[in-house]
Amino acid sequence: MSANLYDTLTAAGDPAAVFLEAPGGDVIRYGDLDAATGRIANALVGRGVRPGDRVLVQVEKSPTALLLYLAVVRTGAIYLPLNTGYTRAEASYFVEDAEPTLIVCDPISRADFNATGLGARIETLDSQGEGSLADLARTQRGAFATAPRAQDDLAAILYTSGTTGRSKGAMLSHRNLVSNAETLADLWRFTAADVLIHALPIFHVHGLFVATHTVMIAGASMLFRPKFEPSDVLGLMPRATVMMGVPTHYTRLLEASGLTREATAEMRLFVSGSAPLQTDTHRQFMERTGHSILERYGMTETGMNTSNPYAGVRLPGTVGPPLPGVSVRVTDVTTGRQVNDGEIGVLEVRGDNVFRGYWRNPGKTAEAFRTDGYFITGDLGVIDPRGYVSIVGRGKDLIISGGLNVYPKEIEAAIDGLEGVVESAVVAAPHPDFGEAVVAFVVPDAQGTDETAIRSELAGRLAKFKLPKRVLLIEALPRNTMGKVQKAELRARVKDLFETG
Ligand code: MLC
Ligand code: AMP
Repeated sequence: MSANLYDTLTAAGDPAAVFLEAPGGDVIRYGDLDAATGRIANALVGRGVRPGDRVLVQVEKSPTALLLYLAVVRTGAIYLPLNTGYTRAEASYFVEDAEPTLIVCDPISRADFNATGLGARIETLDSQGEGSLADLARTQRGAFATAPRAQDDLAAILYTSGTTGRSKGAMLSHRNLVSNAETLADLWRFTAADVLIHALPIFHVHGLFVATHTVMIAGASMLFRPKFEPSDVLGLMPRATVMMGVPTHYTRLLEASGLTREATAEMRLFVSGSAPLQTDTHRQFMERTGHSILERYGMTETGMNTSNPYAGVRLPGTVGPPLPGVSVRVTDVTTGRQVNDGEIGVLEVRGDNVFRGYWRNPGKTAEAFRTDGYFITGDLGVIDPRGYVSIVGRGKDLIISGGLNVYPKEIEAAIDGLEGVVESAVVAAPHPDFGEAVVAFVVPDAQGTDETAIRSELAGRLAKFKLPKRVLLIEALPRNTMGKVQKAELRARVKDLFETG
């Protein structure tokens, strides 16, 4: 039997039930899905897409963009979404590395992708779901035989930034995605009566898989929004039952006066993840609404690993016990040996959710796994006697800003290449809105430079979310006797840079 993810995702939906409602009120019903995705799948195949090929997609969020994802899965090809904020230089790396057969991009970036000159075909799709791909799909038949796939065949590649070197493509199989979807829908008690507020981007695990798959597997519905807007989301709550968001979404909701018990009375579940949720945010949300936010923990490479319980105690500051079918252990940072319960170490995970390795990178794949199959997350954690996991830090040098990952090394390399710069060090500073903000310390040379010059130079090279919110000039970077930059000292200097309260 075929293990194509599409078949599992669409098995439960009542044909008459709403799958997705767009902002204007237009709906796509479960019964429309086969023909709508079938037309796009036929268009893709007509453009040369075959099972195992990569289809690289950098388009604004729209219902058609989501249908495109499902259509790619149906063809047996591998879906490769890119953050729409990536610059041309950033995007061209992914094209080179993934060698897609087809690129689907916004009409305005067609010329940029053409300039990469790597021979991939290009079709377009804009924020309204219009473009050459939509035009082509309209001419196609709706009937399409979903390509049979084996459990371990790849359904998607999602790139994660690397602590060293360039981004790595995490290879996710049909099994990975189905197993996580089934587990989460069950654990979080999704039913066909649920209505999810979907205001996350669909180029990451959270919005693309966690939110969309749990809805589909239960035959539930979603209110699909192009982006997160607190007043819009609040206005939807009387018609919704579940919301999934990053901590910034919750802190922004708390700033809205409309967040009350009454406004959230129809909601049964608020889920947070992708970055640490402050216990204070959890407490304030509880006070204002009576809802205890359910925090869970995951990664691009693994999908979701742990979750606070639906029915049991949701402990603020923890990410809950491992999901059913997922094993989590804690090992010593230096020896790799399992530590005793209650001791801090690196979190390692194993289960059907764990990815198949990094695309064309056997070296990095080997480094990321233990011989017994556990994946080394790079997150530091501890497991309490009840089995609840807490994330206490990161073994990897990583900043999470508004739920998006930024690797200091990448920003430092970009800054060090600028005129007037001797060297730089990039750290996270606590930020009331984004949780963590990117801050750069820069040592200028004799020629000199300043904050404005550095920020504007970087703007063309790096996606906006990676740009330092502040650039601070410094005479010399603090170093220890071994010559290593003392990032802890730099972090201490900026700990109050953005805090208002
Ligand atoms: C936008 N900006 C950011 C930013 N998002 N800067 C730092 N960090 C971010 N995350 C920039 C904008 O470009 C703008 O720059 C300025 O900050 C203010 O923008 P804004 O209007 O406040 O931003 P907005 O468009 O509202 O976006 C903020 C956000 C968004 C929090 C809604 O970033 C978001 O949707 N984040 C969720 C990301 C996500 O889905 N993560 C899941 C990854 S999966 P300027 O210069 O124009 O002023 C994963 C696994 C797991 O991690 O466990 O889930
Ligand atoms: P990504 O590589 O974008 O998938 O980001 C995954 C990283 O986000 C994890 O390795 C964690 O560091 C972090 N993360 C995800 N969920 C949580 C959470 N609930 N609490 C703390 N960190 C989290």
